[in-house]
Amino acid sequence: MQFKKVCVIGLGYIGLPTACTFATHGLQVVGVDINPHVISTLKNGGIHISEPGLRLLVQEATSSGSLVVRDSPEDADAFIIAVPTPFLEVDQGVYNGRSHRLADMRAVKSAAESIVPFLRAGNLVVLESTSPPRTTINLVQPILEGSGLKAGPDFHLAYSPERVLPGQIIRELTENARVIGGIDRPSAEAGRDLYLHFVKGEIVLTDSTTAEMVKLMENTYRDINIAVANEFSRLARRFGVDIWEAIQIANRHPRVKILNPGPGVGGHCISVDPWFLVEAAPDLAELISAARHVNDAQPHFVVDHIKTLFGNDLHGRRVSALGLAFKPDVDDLRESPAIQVVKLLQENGAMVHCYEPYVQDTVIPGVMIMPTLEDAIHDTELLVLLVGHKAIRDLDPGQVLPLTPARLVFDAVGGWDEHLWEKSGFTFYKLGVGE
Ligand code: SAJ
Repeated sequence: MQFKKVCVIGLGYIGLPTACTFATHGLQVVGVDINPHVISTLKNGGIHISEPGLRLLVQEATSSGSLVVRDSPEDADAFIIAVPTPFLEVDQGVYNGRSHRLADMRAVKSAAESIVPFLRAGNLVVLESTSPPRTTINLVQPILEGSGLKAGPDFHLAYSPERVLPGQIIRELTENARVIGGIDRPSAEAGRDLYLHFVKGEIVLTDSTTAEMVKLMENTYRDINIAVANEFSRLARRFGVDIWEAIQIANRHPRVKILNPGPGVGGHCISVDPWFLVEAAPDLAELISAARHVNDAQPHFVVDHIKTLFGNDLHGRRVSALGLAFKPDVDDLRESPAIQVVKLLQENGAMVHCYEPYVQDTVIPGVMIMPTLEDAIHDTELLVLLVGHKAIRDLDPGQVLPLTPARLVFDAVGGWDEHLWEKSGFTFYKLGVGE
Protein backbone atom coordinates (compact mmCIF):
# COMPACT_ATOMS: atom_id res chain seq x y z
CA MET A 1 0.00 0.00 0.00
CA GLN A 2 1.22 3.53 -0.80
CA PHE A 3 1.18 6.34 1.75
CA LYS A 4 1.65 10.06 1.17
CA LYS A 5 0.04 11.67 4.21
CA VAL A 6 -0.16 10.54 7.85
CA CYS A 7 -2.02 12.07 10.74
CA VAL A 8 -0.44 11.38 14.16
CA ILE A 9 -2.80 11.99 17.07
CA GLY A 10 -1.05 12.74 20.34
CA LEU A 11 2.31 14.57 20.27
CA GLY A 12 3.82 13.26 23.49
CA TYR A 13 6.90 11.15 24.19
CA ILE A 14 5.98 8.70 21.43
CA GLY A 15 3.72 10.62 19.03
CA LEU A 16 6.07 13.56 18.50
CA PRO A 17 9.21 11.53 17.66
CA THR A 18 7.09 9.23 15.49
CA ALA A 19 5.50 12.15 13.61
CA CYS A 20 8.91 13.75 13.03
CA THR A 21 10.48 10.49 11.91
CA PHE A 22 7.76 9.91 9.32
CA ALA A 23 8.18 13.53 8.21
CA THR A 24 11.93 13.12 7.72
CA HIS A 25 11.35 9.89 5.78
CA GLY A 26 9.32 11.22 2.89
CA LEU A 27 5.78 11.54 4.26
CA GLN A 28 3.58 14.56 4.72
CA VAL A 29 2.63 14.54 8.42
CA VAL A 30 -0.08 16.31 10.38
CA GLY A 31 0.66 16.16 14.09
CA VAL A 32 -2.42 16.62 16.26
CA ASP A 33 -2.66 17.49 19.93
CA ILE A 34 -5.55 18.81 21.99
CA ASN A 35 -3.21 20.66 24.34
CA PRO A 36 -2.84 24.30 23.15
CA HIS A 37 0.47 24.62 25.02
CA VAL A 38 1.93 21.73 23.00
CA ILE A 39 0.74 23.25 19.72
CA SER A 40 2.03 26.75 20.49
CA THR A 41 5.39 25.46 21.77
CA LEU A 42 5.94 23.42 18.61
CA LYS A 43 4.77 26.24 16.36
CA ASN A 44 7.30 28.54 18.04
CA GLY A 45 10.11 26.11 17.30
CA GLY A 46 10.32 24.69 20.84
CA ILE A 47 9.65 21.27 22.35
CA HIS A 48 7.59 20.50 25.43
CA ILE A 49 9.45 17.31 26.38
CA SER A 50 13.12 16.64 26.62
CA GLU A 51 14.59 13.74 24.74
CA PRO A 52 18.11 13.64 23.30
CA GLY A 53 18.06 14.58 19.60
CA LEU A 54 14.36 15.49 19.55
CA ARG A 55 14.74 19.26 19.22
CA LEU A 56 16.84 18.91 16.05
CA LEU A 57 14.47 16.34 14.61
CA VAL A 58 11.45 18.60 15.20
CA GLN A 59 13.27 21.54 13.61
CA GLU A 60 14.20 19.43 10.58
CA ALA A 61 10.62 18.14 10.19
CA THR A 62 8.90 21.50 10.62
CA SER A 63 11.34 23.70 8.68
CA SER A 64 11.02 21.48 5.61
CA GLY A 65 7.23 21.80 5.86
CA SER A 66 6.83 18.01 6.10
CA LEU A 67 5.37 18.28 9.59
CA VAL A 68 2.57 20.65 10.49
CA VAL A 69 0.85 20.75 13.87
CA ARG A 70 -2.89 21.15 14.35
CA ASP A 71 -5.48 20.85 17.09
CA SER A 72 -7.67 18.41 15.16
CA PRO A 73 -7.17 15.71 12.50
CA GLU A 74 -7.68 16.14 8.78
CA ASP A 75 -7.94 13.84 5.76
CA ALA A 76 -4.96 11.50 5.45
CA ASP A 77 -3.99 8.05 4.13
CA ALA A 78 -3.16 6.78 7.61
CA PHE A 79 -4.00 7.76 11.18
CA ILE A 80 -1.84 6.86 14.16
CA ILE A 81 -3.19 7.08 17.69
CA ALA A 82 -0.39 7.73 20.19
CA VAL A 83 -2.20 9.19 23.19
CA PRO A 84 -1.56 8.36 26.86
CA THR A 85 -3.26 5.46 28.63
CA PRO A 86 -2.65 6.14 32.31
CA PHE A 87 -4.59 4.55 35.14
CA LEU A 88 -7.52 6.23 36.85
CA GLU A 89 -6.29 8.33 39.76
CA VAL A 90 -9.11 7.59 42.16
CA ASP A 91 -10.97 4.42 41.17
CA GLN A 92 -9.46 1.03 41.96
CA GLY A 93 -10.60 -2.52 41.45
CA VAL A 94 -10.34 -5.23 44.09
CA TYR A 95 -9.77 -8.94 43.63
CA ASN A 96 -9.32 -11.37 46.51
CA GLY A 97 -8.88 -8.50 48.95
CA ARG A 98 -6.05 -6.99 46.89
CA SER A 99 -6.53 -3.67 45.07
CA HIS A 100 -5.59 -3.05 41.47
CA ARG A 101 -5.56 -0.01 39.20
CA LEU A 102 -7.95 0.59 36.30
CA ALA A 103 -6.94 1.79 32.83
CA ASP A 104 -8.08 5.24 31.80
CA MET A 105 -8.99 4.80 28.13
CA ARG A 106 -10.68 8.16 27.64
CA ALA A 107 -7.89 9.62 25.51
CA VAL A 108 -7.90 6.61 23.14
CA LYS A 109 -11.66 6.81 22.90
CA SER A 110 -11.73 10.50 22.03
CA ALA A 111 -8.76 10.17 19.62
CA ALA A 112 -10.67 7.43 17.76
CA GLU A 113 -13.79 9.59 17.75
CA SER A 114 -11.83 12.52 16.33
CA ILE A 115 -10.78 10.39 13.34
CA VAL A 116 -14.33 9.31 12.39
CA PRO A 117 -15.29 12.41 10.32
CA PHE A 118 -12.08 12.05 8.25
CA LEU A 119 -12.03 8.28 7.77
CA ARG A 120 -12.20 7.23 4.09
CA ALA A 121 -12.30 3.87 2.33
CA GLY A 122 -8.76 2.48 1.96
CA ASN A 123 -7.35 4.32 5.01
CA LEU A 124 -5.19 2.68 7.66
CA VAL A 125 -5.67 3.36 11.37
CA VAL A 126 -2.97 2.24 13.82
CA LEU A 127 -3.32 2.28 17.59
CA GLU A 128 0.10 2.65 19.27
CA SER A 129 -0.98 3.48 22.83
CA THR A 130 -0.35 0.69 25.32
CA SER A 131 -3.78 -0.79 25.94
CA PRO A 132 -5.57 -3.69 27.64
CA PRO A 133 -5.98 -6.82 25.51
CA ARG A 134 -8.67 -6.51 22.80
CA THR A 135 -8.83 -2.70 22.90
CA THR A 136 -8.32 -2.50 19.13
CA ILE A 137 -11.26 -4.75 18.32
CA ASN A 138 -13.54 -3.97 21.28
CA LEU A 139 -13.06 -0.22 21.73
CA VAL A 140 -11.41 1.37 18.68
CA GLN A 141 -13.06 -0.68 15.91
CA PRO A 142 -16.70 0.02 16.93
CA ILE A 143 -15.96 3.74 17.27
CA LEU A 144 -14.37 3.92 13.81
CA GLU A 145 -17.21 1.89 12.32
CA GLY A 146 -19.51 4.69 13.48
CA SER A 147 -18.35 6.27 10.20
CA GLY A 148 -20.41 3.71 8.30
CA LEU A 149 -17.23 2.01 7.00
CA LYS A 150 -16.33 -1.56 8.04
CA ALA A 151 -12.90 -2.41 9.45
CA GLY A 152 -11.40 -5.00 7.11
CA PRO A 153 -13.40 -4.65 3.92
CA ASP A 154 -13.37 -0.82 3.89
CA PHE A 155 -10.39 0.32 5.96
CA HIS A 156 -7.36 -1.26 7.61
CA LEU A 157 -6.97 -1.35 11.38
CA ALA A 158 -3.88 -2.42 13.32
CA TYR A 159 -2.19 -2.26 16.70
CA SER A 160 1.52 -1.52 16.80
CA PRO A 161 3.10 -0.88 20.19
CA GLU A 162 6.00 1.46 20.66
CA ARG A 163 8.86 -0.21 22.52
CA VAL A 164 11.38 2.59 22.70
CA LEU A 165 13.37 3.42 25.80
CA PRO A 166 13.09 7.01 27.08
CA GLY A 167 16.50 8.60 26.57
CA GLN A 168 17.10 6.50 23.44
CA ILE A 169 13.80 7.07 21.64
CA ILE A 170 15.11 8.51 18.36
CA ARG A 171 17.55 5.65 17.76
CA GLU A 172 15.30 2.85 19.02
CA LEU A 173 12.34 4.06 16.94
CA THR A 174 14.11 3.07 13.76
CA GLU A 175 16.35 0.27 15.01
CA ASN A 176 14.02 -1.79 17.24
CA ALA A 177 12.02 -4.70 15.90
CA ARG A 178 8.43 -3.57 15.32
CA VAL A 179 5.34 -5.67 15.97
CA ILE A 180 2.30 -4.96 13.82
CA GLY A 181 -0.93 -6.71 14.68
CA GLY A 182 -3.73 -6.37 12.16
CA ILE A 183 -7.39 -7.11 12.69
CA ASP A 184 -6.82 -9.10 9.48
CA ARG A 185 -3.78 -9.90 7.36
CA PRO A 186 -4.22 -7.02 4.87
CA SER A 187 -4.34 -4.58 7.82
CA ALA A 188 -1.07 -5.96 9.21
CA GLU A 189 0.50 -5.73 5.76
CA ALA A 190 -0.70 -2.14 5.33
CA GLY A 191 0.87 -1.33 8.71
CA ARG A 192 4.13 -2.92 7.56
CA ASP A 193 4.12 -0.80 4.39
CA LEU A 194 3.67 2.33 6.49
CA TYR A 195 6.38 1.66 9.10
CA LEU A 196 8.80 0.44 6.40
CA HIS A 197 9.31 4.15 5.69
CA PHE A 198 11.68 4.31 8.66
CA VAL A 199 11.93 1.02 10.57
CA LYS A 200 15.26 -0.69 9.97
CA GLY A 201 14.65 -3.44 12.55
CA GLU A 202 12.67 -6.58 11.85
CA ILE A 203 8.93 -6.08 11.28
CA VAL A 204 6.85 -8.90 12.71
CA LEU A 205 3.24 -9.30 11.63
CA THR A 206 0.58 -10.82 13.85
CA ASP A 207 -3.01 -10.18 14.95
CA SER A 208 -3.98 -7.11 16.95
CA THR A 209 -4.71 -8.84 20.28
CA THR A 210 -1.40 -10.72 20.19
CA ALA A 211 0.40 -7.42 19.55
CA GLU A 212 -1.40 -5.82 22.52
CA MET A 213 -0.50 -8.76 24.73
CA VAL A 214 3.14 -8.77 23.57
CA LYS A 215 3.56 -5.17 24.65
CA LEU A 216 2.00 -5.82 28.06
CA MET A 217 4.05 -8.98 28.53
CA GLU A 218 7.33 -7.14 27.85
CA ASN A 219 6.76 -4.49 30.48
CA THR A 220 5.21 -6.93 32.95
CA TYR A 221 8.22 -9.22 32.60
CA ARG A 222 10.50 -6.32 33.49
CA ASP A 223 8.28 -5.20 36.37
CA ILE A 224 8.29 -8.70 37.89
CA ASN A 225 12.06 -8.95 37.52
CA ILE A 226 12.56 -5.61 39.26
CA ALA A 227 10.11 -6.73 41.96
CA VAL A 228 12.17 -9.79 42.72
CA ALA A 229 15.31 -7.64 42.93
CA ASN A 230 13.50 -5.29 45.33
CA GLU A 231 12.27 -8.21 47.41
CA PHE A 232 15.80 -9.66 47.50
CA SER A 233 17.03 -6.28 48.79
CA ARG A 234 14.61 -6.54 51.73
CA LEU A 235 15.65 -10.12 52.47
CA ALA A 236 19.34 -9.22 52.25
CA ARG A 237 18.91 -6.48 54.80
CA ARG A 238 17.11 -8.87 57.16
CA PHE A 239 19.90 -11.47 56.83
CA GLY A 240 22.84 -9.09 57.10
CA VAL A 241 23.83 -9.55 53.47
CA ASP A 242 24.95 -6.91 50.93
CA ILE A 243 22.43 -7.30 48.09
CA TRP A 244 24.74 -5.65 45.56
CA GLU A 245 27.51 -8.12 46.19
CA ALA A 246 25.02 -11.02 46.25
CA ILE A 247 23.50 -10.01 42.89
CA GLN A 248 26.92 -9.63 41.32
CA ILE A 249 27.83 -13.15 42.38
CA ALA A 250 24.45 -14.66 41.39
CA ASN A 251 24.68 -13.03 37.96
CA ARG A 252 27.84 -15.01 37.24
CA HIS A 253 25.47 -17.96 36.76
CA PRO A 254 25.03 -18.29 33.00
CA ARG A 255 21.22 -18.26 33.15
CA VAL A 256 20.65 -15.69 35.90
CA LYS A 257 20.34 -11.93 35.29
CA ILE A 258 18.94 -10.22 38.37
CA LEU A 259 18.10 -6.55 37.84
CA ASN A 260 18.90 -3.72 40.25
CA PRO A 261 16.86 -2.94 43.35
CA GLY A 262 16.03 0.71 43.91
CA PRO A 263 13.43 3.03 45.42
CA GLY A 264 10.66 1.54 43.27
CA VAL A 265 9.43 1.42 39.71
CA GLY A 266 8.29 4.62 38.05
CA GLY A 267 7.56 6.14 34.68
CA HIS A 268 4.55 6.01 32.51
CA CYS A 269 5.04 2.44 31.30
CA ILE A 270 6.29 -0.27 33.59
CA SER A 271 4.49 1.00 36.68
CA VAL A 272 1.21 1.20 34.74
CA ASP A 273 1.00 -1.47 32.04
CA PRO A 274 0.94 -4.63 34.19
CA TRP A 275 -2.28 -3.33 35.76
CA PHE A 276 -3.95 -3.65 32.35
CA LEU A 277 -3.49 -7.42 32.55
CA VAL A 278 -4.61 -7.55 36.18
CA GLU A 279 -7.71 -5.51 35.40
CA ALA A 280 -8.56 -7.68 32.39
CA ALA A 281 -8.17 -10.99 34.26
CA PRO A 282 -7.52 -10.54 38.01
CA ASP A 283 -8.15 -14.23 38.69
CA LEU A 284 -5.27 -15.19 36.39
CA ALA A 285 -2.79 -12.42 37.12
CA GLU A 286 -1.92 -12.87 40.79
CA LEU A 287 1.85 -12.91 40.37
CA ILE A 288 1.64 -9.77 38.23
CA SER A 289 -0.49 -8.07 40.87
CA ALA A 290 1.86 -9.12 43.68
CA ALA A 291 4.88 -7.75 41.79
CA ARG A 292 3.13 -4.41 41.31
CA HIS A 293 2.41 -4.25 45.02
CA VAL A 294 6.03 -5.10 45.88
CA ASN A 295 7.33 -2.32 43.64
CA ASP A 296 4.74 0.18 44.81
CA ALA A 297 5.69 -0.50 48.43
CA GLN A 298 9.43 -0.06 47.82
CA PRO A 299 9.53 3.69 48.64
CA HIS A 300 8.22 2.75 52.11
CA PHE A 301 11.10 0.32 52.61
CA VAL A 302 13.60 2.98 51.64
CA VAL A 303 12.08 5.42 54.11
CA ASP A 304 11.88 2.77 56.87
CA HIS A 305 15.59 2.11 56.39
CA ILE A 306 16.41 5.83 56.47
CA LYS A 307 14.36 6.21 59.67
CA THR A 308 16.57 3.72 61.45
CA LEU A 309 19.55 6.03 60.86
CA PHE A 310 17.83 8.54 63.16
CA GLY A 311 16.54 6.22 65.89
CA ASN A 312 13.25 5.76 64.02
CA ASP A 313 12.27 9.41 64.37
CA LEU A 314 12.57 11.79 61.44
CA HIS A 315 10.88 14.78 63.07
CA GLY A 316 12.84 17.94 62.36
CA ARG A 317 15.59 16.04 60.52
CA ARG A 318 17.11 17.83 57.53
CA VAL A 319 17.51 15.62 54.50
CA SER A 320 18.80 16.28 50.97
CA ALA A 321 17.25 14.17 48.22
CA LEU A 322 19.44 13.89 45.13
CA GLY A 323 17.52 13.03 41.95
CA LEU A 324 13.75 13.14 41.42
CA ALA A 325 13.22 11.74 37.91
CA PHE A 326 11.74 8.29 37.48
CA LYS A 327 15.07 6.93 36.28
CA PRO A 328 18.60 8.06 35.50
CA ASP A 329 19.36 10.70 32.88
CA VAL A 330 15.81 11.59 31.88
CA ASP A 331 13.77 14.63 32.94
CA ASP A 332 10.53 12.67 33.28
CA LEU A 333 8.99 12.88 36.74
CA ARG A 334 5.88 10.79 36.03
CA GLU A 335 5.14 8.16 38.69
CA SER A 336 8.60 8.77 40.09
CA PRO A 337 9.38 6.66 43.17
CA ALA A 338 11.97 9.26 44.19
CA ILE A 339 9.20 11.82 44.64
CA GLN A 340 7.27 9.33 46.71
CA VAL A 341 10.28 8.82 48.94
CA VAL A 342 10.54 12.59 49.41
CA LYS A 343 6.85 12.87 50.31
CA LEU A 344 7.06 9.96 52.75
CA LEU A 345 10.12 11.49 54.41
CA GLN A 346 8.13 14.71 54.82
CA GLU A 347 5.09 12.85 56.15
CA ASN A 348 7.45 11.41 58.76
CA GLY A 349 8.46 14.91 59.84
CA ALA A 350 11.70 15.42 57.87
CA MET A 351 12.49 18.68 56.06
CA VAL A 352 13.64 17.75 52.58
CA HIS A 353 15.56 19.83 50.07
CA CYS A 354 15.77 18.26 46.62
CA TYR A 355 18.16 18.54 43.72
CA GLU A 356 17.23 17.37 40.23
CA PRO A 357 19.78 18.33 37.56
CA TYR A 358 17.31 17.76 34.69
CA VAL A 359 14.42 19.78 36.11
CA GLN A 360 14.86 23.25 37.52
CA ASP A 361 11.68 25.17 36.84
CA THR A 362 9.01 22.53 37.41
CA VAL A 363 6.77 22.97 40.42
CA ILE A 364 5.79 19.83 42.29
CA PRO A 365 3.32 20.78 45.01
CA GLY A 366 4.85 20.22 48.42
CA VAL A 367 8.32 19.35 47.07
CA MET A 368 11.15 21.83 47.44
CA ILE A 369 13.44 21.69 44.40
CA MET A 370 16.59 23.75 44.92
CA PRO A 371 18.28 25.44 41.96
CA THR A 372 21.73 23.96 42.59
CA LEU A 373 23.33 21.04 44.36
CA GLU A 374 25.02 23.44 46.75
CA ASP A 375 21.64 24.95 47.74
CA ALA A 376 20.23 21.49 48.35
CA ILE A 377 23.03 20.28 50.63
CA HIS A 378 24.39 23.32 52.44
CA ASP A 379 22.14 22.85 55.50
CA THR A 380 21.43 19.15 55.95
CA GLU A 381 22.17 16.04 57.97
CA LEU A 382 21.79 13.31 55.36
CA LEU A 383 22.42 12.99 51.62
CA VAL A 384 20.09 10.48 49.96
CA LEU A 385 20.90 9.31 46.44
CA LEU A 386 17.53 8.55 44.82
CA VAL A 387 18.29 8.58 41.08
CA GLY A 388 21.59 7.50 39.54
CA HIS A 389 21.91 10.45 37.12
CA LYS A 390 25.45 10.41 35.77
CA ALA A 391 26.10 13.94 37.08
CA ILE A 392 25.21 12.85 40.62
CA ARG A 393 26.89 9.45 40.45
CA ASP A 394 30.11 11.15 39.35
CA LEU A 395 30.20 13.51 42.33
CA ASP A 396 33.55 13.45 44.04
CA PRO A 397 32.88 12.99 47.80
CA GLY A 398 36.07 14.93 48.56
CA GLN A 399 34.58 17.95 46.81
CA VAL A 400 31.12 17.43 48.33
CA LEU A 401 32.47 17.37 51.90
CA PRO A 402 33.20 21.12 52.24
CA LEU A 403 29.78 21.99 50.76
CA THR A 404 27.72 20.27 53.43
CA PRO A 405 27.57 19.72 57.17
CA ALA A 406 26.06 16.23 56.47
CA ARG A 407 28.22 13.27 57.32
CA LEU A 408 25.58 10.60 56.65
CA VAL A 409 24.91 9.20 53.19
CA PHE A 410 22.17 6.82 52.06
CA ASP A 411 22.44 5.32 48.58
CA ALA A 412 19.09 3.92 47.37
CA VAL A 413 20.28 2.93 43.89
CA GLY A 414 23.77 1.47 44.33
CA GLY A 415 25.25 4.42 42.45
CA TRP A 416 28.11 5.50 44.70
CA ASP A 417 31.36 3.82 45.74
CA GLU A 418 31.02 3.19 49.45
CA HIS A 419 34.78 3.12 50.06
CA LEU A 420 35.37 6.47 48.36
CA TRP A 421 32.68 8.17 50.44
CA GLU A 422 33.87 6.59 53.67
CA LYS A 423 37.47 7.54 52.90
CA SER A 424 36.31 11.13 52.50
CA GLY A 425 34.74 11.14 55.96
CA PHE A 426 31.11 10.14 55.36
CA THR A 427 29.24 7.31 57.06
CA PHE A 428 27.72 5.31 54.25
CA TYR A 429 24.47 3.35 54.21
CA LYS A 430 22.94 1.57 51.26
CA LEU A 431 19.60 0.05 50.29
CA GLY A 432 19.60 -3.69 50.76
CA VAL A 433 22.61 -3.91 53.01
CA GLY A 434 22.11 -5.47 56.41
CA GLU A 435 24.04 -4.38 59.46
N1 SAJ B 1 14.35 0.07 37.35
C1 SAJ B 1 14.81 -0.53 38.51
N2 SAJ B 1 15.76 -1.50 38.40
C2 SAJ B 1 16.25 -1.89 37.19
C3 SAJ B 1 15.76 -1.30 36.01
C4 SAJ B 1 14.80 -0.31 36.13
O1 SAJ B 1 14.40 -0.20 39.63
O2 SAJ B 1 17.12 -2.77 37.17
C5 SAJ B 1 13.33 1.12 37.45
C6 SAJ B 1 13.75 2.46 36.85
O3 SAJ B 1 14.53 3.22 37.73
C7 SAJ B 1 12.42 3.07 36.53
C8 SAJ B 1 11.56 1.86 36.14
O4 SAJ B 1 12.22 0.74 36.66
O5 SAJ B 1 11.85 3.68 37.68
C9 SAJ B 1 11.36 1.68 34.66
O6 SAJ B 1 12.53 1.98 33.93
P1 SAJ B 1 13.02 1.13 32.67
O7 SAJ B 1 14.29 1.71 32.19
O8 SAJ B 1 13.05 -0.31 33.01
O9 SAJ B 1 11.86 1.26 31.62
P2 SAJ B 1 11.07 2.50 30.94
O10 SAJ B 1 9.79 2.67 31.69
O11 SAJ B 1 11.94 3.68 30.75
O12 SAJ B 1 10.80 1.88 29.48
C10 SAJ B 1 10.14 0.63 29.38
C11 SAJ B 1 10.90 -0.25 28.38
N3 SAJ B 1 10.39 -1.62 28.44
C12 SAJ B 1 11.20 -2.69 28.65
O13 SAJ B 1 12.38 -2.56 28.83
C13 SAJ B 1 10.54 -4.02 28.65
C14 SAJ B 1 10.76 0.32 26.97
O14 SAJ B 1 11.35 -0.56 26.01
C15 SAJ B 1 9.28 0.53 26.64
O15 SAJ B 1 9.11 1.09 25.34
C16 SAJ B 1 8.71 1.50 27.64
O16 SAJ B 1 8.79 0.88 28.95
C17 SAJ B 1 7.26 1.79 27.29
O17 SAJ B 1 7.01 2.87 26.74
O18 SAJ B 1 6.41 0.93 27.50
